[in-house]
Amino acid sequence: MLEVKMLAVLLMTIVVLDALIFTPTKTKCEVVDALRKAGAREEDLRNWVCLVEHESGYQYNLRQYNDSGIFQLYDVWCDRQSGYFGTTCYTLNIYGCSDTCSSFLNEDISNDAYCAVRIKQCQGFSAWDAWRLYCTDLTSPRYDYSEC
Ligand SMILES: [Ca+2]
Repeated sequence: MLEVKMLAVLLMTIVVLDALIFTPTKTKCEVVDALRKAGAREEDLRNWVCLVEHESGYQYNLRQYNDSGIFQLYDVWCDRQSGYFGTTCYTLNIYGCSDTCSSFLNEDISNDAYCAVRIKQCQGFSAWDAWRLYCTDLTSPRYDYSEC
């Protein structure tokens, strides 16, 4: 009986440790790939790499304050589905990205990237606090993505 209890405690410890240690992240190249497919401009990619590094550290399920996912998209951009799917800045600002907020937390970052690229087109990178704070100097090799 004691052995069963010890085994149960051991298993629970493993589960808790796994949750603490395993942070679900994407690689830099996975992010760059998603951004390219979403229509990001090549000359913007260094900015995107810096932004993602400082917003989420590449963690795609990160939820903090009112921001979700690898691009830390603010709640104002999601859960505002109206049945309308527009690509102009006017419709984007009114209707958001036609995504659910929870869809910014899953493993598939393609819709996140598409939303983020449209926000950037309409509001610029300054829509992200971390970009304003950390991405004025992009010369660091950390933001290099030439291997992607
Ligand atoms: Ca997603």
